[in-house]
Amino acid sequence: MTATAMSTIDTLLAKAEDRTALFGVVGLGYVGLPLAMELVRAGYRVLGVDVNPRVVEALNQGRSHIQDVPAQAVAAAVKNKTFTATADLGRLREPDVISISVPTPLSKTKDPDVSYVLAATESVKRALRRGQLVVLESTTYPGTTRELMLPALESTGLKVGEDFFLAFSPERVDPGNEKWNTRNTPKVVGGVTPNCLKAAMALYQPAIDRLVPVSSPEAAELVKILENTFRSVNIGLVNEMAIVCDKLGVDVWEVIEAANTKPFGFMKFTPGPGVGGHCIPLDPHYLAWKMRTLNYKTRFIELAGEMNAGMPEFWVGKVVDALNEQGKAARGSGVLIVGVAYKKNIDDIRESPALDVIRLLHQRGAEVSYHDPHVATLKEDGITLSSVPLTADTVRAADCVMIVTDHAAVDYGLVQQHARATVDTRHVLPRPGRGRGGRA
Ligand code: SAJ
Repeated sequence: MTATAMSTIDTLLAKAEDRTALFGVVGLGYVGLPLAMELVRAGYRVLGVDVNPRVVEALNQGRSHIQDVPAQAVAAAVKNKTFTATADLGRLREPDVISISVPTPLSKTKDPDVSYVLAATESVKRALRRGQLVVLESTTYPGTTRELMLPALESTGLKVGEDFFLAFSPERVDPGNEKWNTRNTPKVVGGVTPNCLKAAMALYQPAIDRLVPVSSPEAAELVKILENTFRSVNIGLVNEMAIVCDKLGVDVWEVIEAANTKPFGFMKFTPGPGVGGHCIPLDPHYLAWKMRTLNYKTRFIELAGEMNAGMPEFWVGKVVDALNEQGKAARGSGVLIVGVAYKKNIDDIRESPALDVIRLLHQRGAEVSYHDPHVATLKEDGITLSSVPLTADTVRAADCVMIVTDHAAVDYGLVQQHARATVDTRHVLPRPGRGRGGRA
């Protein structure tokens, strides 16, 4: 049977079956590059597309800028011509499949910034041809695929579900996670039409251990938002418990550890200095924004966001109290922050609560220094600092030491031994008579 005789969908399914489909991946960051390598491993040829020429050049030279992707994997794929990168968006007519993983940040007013998605859609639209499957993977509000991408792509005159296919499949990449990766993390897929779902499932199947079909792109978009809103709300709850316990003179960590002995119906979250990263502080606001356009206020989301955003202020208040106990004002006192990354054992400072803590301490006139084994310099939000060595001298020189990120590669015993005062937002300092951080 010739290709023309086969329906468009059958041609695509056949190309999945024999891996002759050329897979395009737009956005070669912490989501796109691992996906590209898994697709190569599954036997596809992959065309990586990124607007950053330096990223493209480095990849084509066999180098990797993503911690979870070894350079040798890139080099081998480039060498055997199963992967090539380009900044030429006009080449998007070549791939049979186009997976889009571009940033979806928030604007300063906490509104969704879908400009990267719109730009990628525009590029795909200009290159769109019969037979292509387009999949959006970036976390976004429910409706983005159908309301923003579909009209743009159908404006070419091609019909979704017949001439081209469109789906949403949320990325679930957790950078640095040793156990869960692109291949073994179940992948949710929602198609605009049944044929769109069928095509997306067939083309991802060789690279992903488990696919989870849902009935629409909106359902798939909401799955990711629910996952991360669930975390934000529960983190907000334990942060409120931290404030409650502080006012009652109860150890919130002891309460959480004991509650966590319940073998059912409880899931442990831990209080902290606030919520950072590129997912949890942002994703819930995508849904809140969408629901505001429908005159509905997502109260849990907004409250959790306020609760979490208020934690830097709460903990800086504890630093001020610790200085007061030494008869010192915040102004002119030296505060050493230990850990500025948004979570432990990584170097990512995006939305890190440490940035808010430093800003609040500066506002109070404190002299702030920091030590972070993973972050050599901090140049963000008008802050320009370099990590200082953690020694008995630097600890003793501070009027207060504040633990903000609980990196494993820090000697907390040294801090405990030499610090004049400590504020431990992560409960990692050794406690008298108990193990590190009072943890059993
Ligand atoms: N945090 C707390 N208390 C907690 C858990 C986290 O204060 O109990 C703080 C962290 O310190 C950090 C922020 O919240 O500042 C976010 O932490 P996170 O563990 O949620 O880590 P992220 O932002 O890297 O979230 C990612 C998400 N992955 C994807 O979106 C694909 C999230 O869905 C994952 O559950 C999470 O990784 C994970 O479990 O590692």
